[in-house]
Amino acid sequence: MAAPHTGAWWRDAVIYQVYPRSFADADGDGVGDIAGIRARLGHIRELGADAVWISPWYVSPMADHGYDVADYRDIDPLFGTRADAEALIAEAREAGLRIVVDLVPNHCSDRHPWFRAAVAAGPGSPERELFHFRPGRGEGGELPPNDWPSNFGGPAWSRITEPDGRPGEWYLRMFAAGQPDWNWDHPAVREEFASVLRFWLDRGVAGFRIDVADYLAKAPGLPDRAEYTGESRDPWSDQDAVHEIYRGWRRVLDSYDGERVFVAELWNDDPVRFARYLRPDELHSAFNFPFLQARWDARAMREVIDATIAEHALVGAPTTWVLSNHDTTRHVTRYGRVETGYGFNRAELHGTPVDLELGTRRARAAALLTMALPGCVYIYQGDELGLWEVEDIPMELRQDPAVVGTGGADPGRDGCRVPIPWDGDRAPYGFSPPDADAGPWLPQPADWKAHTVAAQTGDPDSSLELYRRALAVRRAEPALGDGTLTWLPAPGGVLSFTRGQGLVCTVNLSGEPAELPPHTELLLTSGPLDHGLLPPDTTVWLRGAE
Ligand code: TEU
Repeated sequence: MAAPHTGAWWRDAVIYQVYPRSFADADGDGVGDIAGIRARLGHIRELGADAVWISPWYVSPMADHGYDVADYRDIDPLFGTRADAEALIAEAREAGLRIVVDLVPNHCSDRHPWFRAAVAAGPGSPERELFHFRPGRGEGGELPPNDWPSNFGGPAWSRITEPDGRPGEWYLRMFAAGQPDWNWDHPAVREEFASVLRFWLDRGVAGFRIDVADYLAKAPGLPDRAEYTGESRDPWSDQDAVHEIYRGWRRVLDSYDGERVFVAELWNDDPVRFARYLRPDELHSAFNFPFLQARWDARAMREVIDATIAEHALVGAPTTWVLSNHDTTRHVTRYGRVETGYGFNRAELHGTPVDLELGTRRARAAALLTMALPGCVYIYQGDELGLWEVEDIPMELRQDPAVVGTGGADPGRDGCRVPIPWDGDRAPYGFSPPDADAGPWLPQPADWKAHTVAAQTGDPDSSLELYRRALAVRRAEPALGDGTLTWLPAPGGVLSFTRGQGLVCTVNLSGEPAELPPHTELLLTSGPLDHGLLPPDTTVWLRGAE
């Protein structure tokens, strides 16, 4: 199938993820904010990104750090004001950066006025129909209405106290108790979100990252998982009805000038079902989590790359490559362990030995691999600094609801959300101003001095300079970005492919140094060569010989 939208920026953009809480704190309260992002936009521009995806900045009680939204049209005072957001969008545009905002349509916050009205209105009211309220099972309704589990541990239901003071109905919440799921069968919910899309499009955003994009529609009747026999894996996700929602959204987006993008967060390992979200009248792109989860192993990597390209080709959508985000263990740490795959097995792997030097070498090699593959690349703030997962945050300082919901069995995601080190030789490393009232909301490691943006700038061996050079080459080389890939013969454990007119990328995932393929020019390596050979865990970009 011919690729639709050939040449559209989102087919091969480099998109930098900002997690606002942890990026830069301008007002000194220990939490990042929009003024901080504005002050540090230069960093993202100099890195060479095309767009910035900003994790939720909306009004929120922060039960899940902003993924619990109480007002989709306004900014939380912790982060600033709507005027700050508008100023950021305008300044980014001037700097050549597009802003992609995070949309959380599966659930809101229990402080959202519509949810509060639903609780106040009582059972059977039209207000309750906007959510999934049900009586409990058991004699006194004391048991959850079905067997669905929350992503944060325990049942996916919370029981409310009715306005008359009695224990009452339960509401569905696939994540924290403070995140009630919307009822997407209700036309008012659909209208509201179309209006929210327009609200931000009118303010000049270039697109939306869609949180848990496969969860919106639920199996009719909310059947027990144990009884469920539908085509999708689970009754709470990947229902056929979700596609109609996205076709509607696409019409809204397409009614605006310019090329704008939807990127779906969906964890779905069935290639055909995954591709359905990316049909030409639905969403443009989705994160490639199977790649993020793959082991650092030549065969596993090649399989996932081939499968990715094949599944996206089914619908003509661009592939995307992502190594880390605000939910996953940072890849320096993952690749520094014996078990290099990622299957949300945080509890199992947390605290197991990590060889940071090895992880860093592989992370650098992986960065050059992702930037050479066809399609879009996502960079999570701090990837470019070679940051690792901070695993020794004391239990009492952890804030992720996944920790609380599982009684600490899940170590949670705080370790990848530690505030970014900008400069200086001790915490807060320029994250907050020197006269800040409060320390960073999560403690930063004592040994991040060499990892600040300032310390790495100008050091040719630093991760930051590697990222900057690689993105500059990627921008200058027409062969990189959108297009096709051709595998080259390579020894066992080595991956080698060409892009377009003779640009070669070779990754050595074996334990032995490897010969370089024939070439006329060495463009970039992720680490030094060894007597002309490519050492283990190293990637090279070459201009291939004819
Ligand atoms: O994540 C969705 C999701 O299913 C997982 O990544 C989730 O974080 C994990 O199962 C928890 O252990 C998205 C957001 O990226 C995440 O930050 C939010 O917490 C979640 O949705 C709820 O909005």
